[in-house]
Amino acid sequence: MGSIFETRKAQLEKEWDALVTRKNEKVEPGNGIVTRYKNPVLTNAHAPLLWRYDYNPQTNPHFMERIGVNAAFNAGAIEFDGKIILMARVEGADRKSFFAVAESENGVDNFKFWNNPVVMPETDDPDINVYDMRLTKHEDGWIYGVFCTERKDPDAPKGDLSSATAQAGIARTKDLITWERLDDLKSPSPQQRNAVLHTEFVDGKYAFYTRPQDGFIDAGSGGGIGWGLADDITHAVIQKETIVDDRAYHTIKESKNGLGPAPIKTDTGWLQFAHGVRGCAAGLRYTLYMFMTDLEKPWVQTHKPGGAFMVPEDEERIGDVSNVLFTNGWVARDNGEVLIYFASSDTRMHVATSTIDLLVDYVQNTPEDPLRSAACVNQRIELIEKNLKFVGK
Ligand code: M1P
Repeated sequence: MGSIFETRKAQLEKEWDALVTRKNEKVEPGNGIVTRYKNPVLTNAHAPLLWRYDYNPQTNPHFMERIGVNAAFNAGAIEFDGKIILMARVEGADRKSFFAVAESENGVDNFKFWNNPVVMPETDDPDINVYDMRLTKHEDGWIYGVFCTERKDPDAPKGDLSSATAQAGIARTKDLITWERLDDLKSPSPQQRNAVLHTEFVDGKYAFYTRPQDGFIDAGSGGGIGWGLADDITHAVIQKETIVDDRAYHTIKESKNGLGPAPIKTDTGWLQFAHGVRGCAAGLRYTLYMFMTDLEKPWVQTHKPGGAFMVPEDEERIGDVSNVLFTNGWVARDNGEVLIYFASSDTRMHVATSTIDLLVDYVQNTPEDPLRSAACVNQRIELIEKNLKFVGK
């Protein structure tokens, strides 16, 4: 019989290996727009054992976990060197998040983390927590990571250890390993989360989607997905934010909303993917929705399908922050396929697949939210009446 160290190490390595080589399966028939997959693509258990265990039998005879990993979620995504890359938000047992790259050949299973987490340089004002990176392949040739950098609110009253300020951190890379940290985004908003860099220059400037917000959690008088231009990406300053997609009473984005990944360019407009938040007795409920903006004016909406595109289902409903779907990554492949990455309940990452054609059809042919129950009934009756002609009743 081997030592506890050897026995436990072998057992854990076997389980980890089975997890990261497990095949995923489509959940069919789905709704015809998007196909979910059975297994999450990343969880805390995907974190390599070398990140968590002390492999020295002298100092760790019980092969005990030394630095735990609590969750892997809210990942940016990109196709890079023919592989699908997730830039995951990995949260340690100590609640601090960091970024780590996981790679897969097909984008639906067998995601494995690279050997080391990302070493993200700090600014003169060190981040306390960093999370939710959006990756943008910009036409200037760099890959940008725009993420939330959180620090303790310097104006919080003594004893308030929760108030924080969120700002958009910006870094760039060519290889996803070495990062150049740039100045944090400056904007008119006191708080800034869910900022996303647009892929193309607009009027020769760098264009950002923003989320102006008064407080760390509450949108206050702010909220809505904003838009602003910056002359210089190394010291990005937005003077004026305009609202691309506002929040609205009695909708899925009543409390707040925020853009997900950088939009996908299609022949008829920019496909935009976002999260909307509403309050309920169980707390905040986060769902995902889409809209389209004009090709020449990406800040102008052209199509607004009503309601949610995806909501938490089954086990997705439960986790560290339950009732949450969140997205900050998707990949449009050359063959028209779209890999949609979303996290559930601030705990794990999932994939769903669709195509550009299907998503454009969804966005352009789903009726808008008519904002009143009676109008929703009329909308449905109109559909039923049209359908009756086809079913011969
Ligand atoms: O806990 C749910 C989400 O809350 C925040 O999103 P938002 O800025 O819209 O409130 C983020 O902290 C996000 O990471 C988290 O998933």
